Amino acid sequence: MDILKDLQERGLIQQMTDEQGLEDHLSNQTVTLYCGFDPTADSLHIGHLVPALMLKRFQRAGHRPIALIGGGTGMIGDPSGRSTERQFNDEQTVQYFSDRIAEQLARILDFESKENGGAARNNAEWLGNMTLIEFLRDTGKHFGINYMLAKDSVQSRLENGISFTEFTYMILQSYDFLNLYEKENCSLQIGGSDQWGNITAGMELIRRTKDEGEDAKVFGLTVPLITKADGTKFGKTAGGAVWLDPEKTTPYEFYQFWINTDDRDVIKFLKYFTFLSMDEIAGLEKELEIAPEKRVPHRRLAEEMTVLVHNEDALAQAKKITDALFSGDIKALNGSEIEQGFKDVPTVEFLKEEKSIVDLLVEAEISPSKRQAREDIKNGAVYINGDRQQELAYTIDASDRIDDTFTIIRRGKKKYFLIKFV
Ligand code: 545
Repeated sequence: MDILKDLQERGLIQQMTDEQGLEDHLSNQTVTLYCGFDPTADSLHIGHLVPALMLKRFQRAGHRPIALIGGGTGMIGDPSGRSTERQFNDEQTVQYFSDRIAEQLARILDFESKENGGAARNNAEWLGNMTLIEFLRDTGKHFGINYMLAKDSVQSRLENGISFTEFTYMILQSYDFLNLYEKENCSLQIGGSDQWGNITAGMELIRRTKDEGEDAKVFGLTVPLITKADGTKFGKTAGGAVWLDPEKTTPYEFYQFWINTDDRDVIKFLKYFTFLSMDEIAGLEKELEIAPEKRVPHRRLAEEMTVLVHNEDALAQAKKITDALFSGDIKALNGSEIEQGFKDVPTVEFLKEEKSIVDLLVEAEISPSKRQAREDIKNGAVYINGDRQQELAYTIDASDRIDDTFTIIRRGKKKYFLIKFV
């Protein structure tokens, strides 16, 4: 399979250096490539998926990916794509973030198999022990100030200001490329389009320092920024970023995010994020044209992504929650599914004691007064775990507790409340 052709068809290539050269280079041999991730948070989010999956695409095509964790560069901070100086994280935090990110990348990529299993590296390994004198003599000397000033990452910061520390960042990333080129025979660096300046700076350093000079076989490739048809920022929901960590974004929320993709974006996202063939995606595009209300491509996208980032069980659970919420069959869910499905609804904690329905509605602030509570019940507007309850004297007890912990109250058509018994 021709990897570059596949990437091009999917719209996954923003920029690349020497297209013909790279094409030849990739067709002759197993190529080692890398992408770096600075530990600036405790989790990747879906915006980071495109470059991470890009490594996987190369791996599937027989090449060897290296996921580089920026344990060193994460102590400095990349100015690329940022309008203001970064706040430092302390070493412990960076270490903790590094471990989390490395775990996530290890689940997406295969670091196990011998052939082209790929590897995880951490640049703290070589940047952490370098002396200042060594850095300035061996590496800094090859960077002209004019060259550095011309980079977008610096240009865009001249007005707001940039510290010497962040100004120097591109040299560190360049050193990484050189180091991986020497030690791992790594000849291709990929990243988002914000990384173009850093990637080309690394190629430049390799050409200036190695005997091969201009003949050095090194390449760079960037993936596009993801845009949405409605012009809003990709990957954000009302609740913030969509994280890969299931503790931060539950698999159900993750699944729902993809299900809710705009019709105008869904085919593009199938190309960007999934490994479905272009033929299969074309088939899904047909289905979207014929019966858009069925949302077949959306469902397929959500399924593929949930299994890719989480697993089959998480997908089954997400679907079960979706179905139960749609049909109102709350009792089909267990405690953990209730927690996922009702994460964003108002939640009130009560002790595990019997309570009259009227008292509960008032104390949980579901109804504003006892009088209103009685009205609501009589009118048939109150549902307990999906069942309408019109008995004013009804008592909520252990039999209403799912997994002995949760009771779902619905008032009216779709106002849900979660009662947690502790
Ligand atoms: C460090 C050392 C290297 C090569 C690269 C780096 C990192 C690079 C950078 N990349 C971004 C990043 O975001 C935080 C991720 C973890 C929370 O800053 N200088 O580290 C993003 N990158 C993926 C894509 C990106 C980029 O990890 O390249 O464009 C986002 O899509 O912003 O030797």
